[in-house]
Amino acid sequence: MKLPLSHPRYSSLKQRHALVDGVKKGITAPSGLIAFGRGEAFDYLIGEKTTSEARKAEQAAAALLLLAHSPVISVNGNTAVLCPKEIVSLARETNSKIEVNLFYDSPARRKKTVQLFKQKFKTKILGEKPDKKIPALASARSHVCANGIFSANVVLVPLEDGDRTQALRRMKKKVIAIDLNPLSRTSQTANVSIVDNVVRALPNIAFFARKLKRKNKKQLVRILSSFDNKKNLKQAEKNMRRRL
Ligand code: PTJ
Repeated sequence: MKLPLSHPRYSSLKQRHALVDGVKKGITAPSGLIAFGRGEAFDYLIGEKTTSEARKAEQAAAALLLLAHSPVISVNGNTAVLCPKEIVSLARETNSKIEVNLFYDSPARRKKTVQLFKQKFKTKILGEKPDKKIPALASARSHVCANGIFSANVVLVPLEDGDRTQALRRMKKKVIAIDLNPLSRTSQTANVSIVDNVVRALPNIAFFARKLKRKNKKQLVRILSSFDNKKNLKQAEKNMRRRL
């Protein structure tokens, strides 16, 4: 179906269609559609725009990725079809690895997702054959690569499901979350919580990374330490309540 560009909800409809197509291709999990619907409701409450709190968190995320010695961007079935190009450019901008990591894991879905990135962007991507396990994590998200998420010191997790963020924090890793729900366990547990739609958040982080690359380490540390995640998250929640 061709979407009219003039439709007021064009962007949201385009994202829905990409996800439906992703399910047909066996990349997106059927539950990914439900997860997206929840995200859309929160996005509506922030006016479907990047808020000033999200922008602050995106800048802090860029600083953290640039300071990291082994950053990894985790990819699931939703992000793979919603914003593959943006994932690749952020990875290039911040020297991050990309790793496929699925909640509804299967070798076939992993393979298809890896192929999507390899064929479309000729990029290296981990996750097809995980060889390590995140300790004390019951879900299939525990299956990771030794030279990827397992040994990373910073992990960017868009659209997560709580448990893994806590498990990664227990492993002393820094976690950047992109989650439209400020109340989710993921948002509440991450070091940097970005309450924004992943399709806006990733290009914004890449924009800040390009800008901040000119700064030295001390300046990046200053940007990061002046960011208060708890306070920022509380403000994001307050703003949503005000709009109700
Ligand atoms: O591909 P898989 O197998 O790894 O599965 C991926 C999903 C998303 C199905 C899985 O991780 C899941 O079930 O996630 P949850 O527990 O539903 O959590 C998803 C969170 O992401 C929710 O808090 C949503 O509000 C939020 N969310 C949904 N769409 C977006 C979003 N946040 C940012 N941008 C979005 N587009």
